[in-house]
Amino acid sequence: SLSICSFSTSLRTSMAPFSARKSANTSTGLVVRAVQSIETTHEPGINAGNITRRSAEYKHTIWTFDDIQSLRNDYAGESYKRRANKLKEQVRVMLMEEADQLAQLNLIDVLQRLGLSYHFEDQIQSILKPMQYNIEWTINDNNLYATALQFRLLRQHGYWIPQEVFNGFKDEAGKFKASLSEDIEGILSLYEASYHSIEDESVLDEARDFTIKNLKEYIQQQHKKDENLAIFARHALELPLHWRTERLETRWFINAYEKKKDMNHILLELAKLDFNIVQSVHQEDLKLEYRWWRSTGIVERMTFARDRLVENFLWSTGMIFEPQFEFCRRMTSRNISLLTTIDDMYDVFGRLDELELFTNAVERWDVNTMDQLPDYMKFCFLALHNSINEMAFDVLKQNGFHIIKYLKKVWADLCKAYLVEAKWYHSGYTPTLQEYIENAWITVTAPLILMHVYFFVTNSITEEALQCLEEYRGIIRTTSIIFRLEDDLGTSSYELKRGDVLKAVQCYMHETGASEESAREHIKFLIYETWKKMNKEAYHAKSPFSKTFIRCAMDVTKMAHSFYLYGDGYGVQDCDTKENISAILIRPIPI
Ligand code: 0FV
Ligand code: MN
Ligand code: MN
Ligand code: MN
Ligand code: MN
Repeated sequence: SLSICSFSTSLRTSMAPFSARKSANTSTGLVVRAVQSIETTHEPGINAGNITRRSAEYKHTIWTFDDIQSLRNDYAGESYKRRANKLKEQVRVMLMEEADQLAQLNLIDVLQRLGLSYHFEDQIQSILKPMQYNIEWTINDNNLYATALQFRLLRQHGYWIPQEVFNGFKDEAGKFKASLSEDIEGILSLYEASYHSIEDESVLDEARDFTIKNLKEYIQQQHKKDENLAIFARHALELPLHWRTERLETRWFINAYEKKKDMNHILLELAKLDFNIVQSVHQEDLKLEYRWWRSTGIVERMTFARDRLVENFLWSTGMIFEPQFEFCRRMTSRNISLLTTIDDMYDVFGRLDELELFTNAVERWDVNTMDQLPDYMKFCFLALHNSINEMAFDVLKQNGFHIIKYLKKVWADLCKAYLVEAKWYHSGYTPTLQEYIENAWITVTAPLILMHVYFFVTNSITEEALQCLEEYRGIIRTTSIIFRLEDDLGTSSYELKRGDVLKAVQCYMHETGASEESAREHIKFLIYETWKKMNKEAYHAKSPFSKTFIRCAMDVTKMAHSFYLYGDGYGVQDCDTKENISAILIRPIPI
């Protein structure tokens, strides 16, 4: 209804004038000067009389520079690495000598969930590859658990296995047999498998509905319930495995695995050791990145923007955690820091006439355009320009690729799309959901992040991949749409309150007259449907991208599933994100 849009416009004009955040470390002379210079650079005539600026009133970071710099971690030492290498050798033998197929599959599943599978990629491939030709054994045994596990692992590794393998578990009426509800491990296994569907796979849609219903009933049971299994069922219902990033799952699963009756001590010890060793690498990366962030002075000068360096680093760690990808991890975190600052400028602080100038400056990528910008934007533009050119310089040094033209294009495209949203907001325009998404999957910034990631994780650049990136096709597009819809589910109620462009939920309500609740359901449905497209792009379509890149493309979105699970876990820093940061980046697992 129209009232949504008039609500947000009237709210904007009644907002309190811009005020610097109240806190000890921003009340320095520097800040006061910065703020004053912003207020005095308004050229008379341009929007004169309207110097009201909004503020999102984001809270200060809870992770201070000094806290992070003082992190110490024993696990960087050689003795732990030696012990881990010994254990790795034992696991390799275990994996290759296991003769039973189901036991092999179980072991692969556990290794993945313990965050260890990256050490055994070759072995895992050599086990799964021949299995794609041997899919009948589990079905013949009438073993739902094993069939679904095999299905999930094969699809996850890019081997095609048809949905019809589940037909044997249906009754004459074509429904999943009611008696299956006794086999809750089988149900859980089928539930996780069902998220590997592509479009038009009705058996998997039915499997998902059927298993969700059964899992919900199971956790509500008072009696006959295995508490440990119920913990797994709750975790699965919260988010399916396929929608979780490895690093977050690992930390949860190590704890859960330890409590399992059939757990293996070697696997558990290796998982804990490896987690802590990798964490020690992440901590060094994080310290370096925080020094960069501080050196920019953005927090002091751009007081309206979010200061979320550690959250940004968690995001990039969720996207790519392996030690050797340090550069990709740090630069992705850096990009998120830069782009959230710029997002807040477009969403909250900037005036429309200023934003047009800034967009133009980024498009031209030219320091000569800076003279026209207000001071705070001069600062922001040069921070961006220099940071990105420096990244490009590092890539040129490392690989000989000249990439500035690609990077500046994605930053310009982002700013242009931000400007479209700003114009919509300032004119009170409400797009249709489709019109909104056509622009908003760019403003969610996954295309920009992934353009950079491509150069950080690839040793050889291909024309085909570049075209896909430049035209934002395939997985670039699907992952961005899911990310955008997730972001809107988590953040739009805050955004609406402070005054921002209407997001997917509100556009859909406006277009169809639906209630907020049913609009949210519709967005969730779209997320599920778009995941099917992404599964196809990722695993079953011809792709110009490496496995590593494809994983990054999916994982940047999987992080959104975690961050927005219970609201805006990014801006608001609620205890969920805080707990994740602490568990992934700060505290080693006690051994
Ligand atoms: C989006 O914020 C944002 F800052 C995110 C998702 C942080 C992490 C970013 C990446 C991994 C790229 P916000 O909800 O303000 O974004 P919009 O576009 O809705 O203003
Ligand atoms: Mn925003
Ligand atoms: Mn925005
Ligand atoms: Mn330049
Ligand atoms: Mn948002």
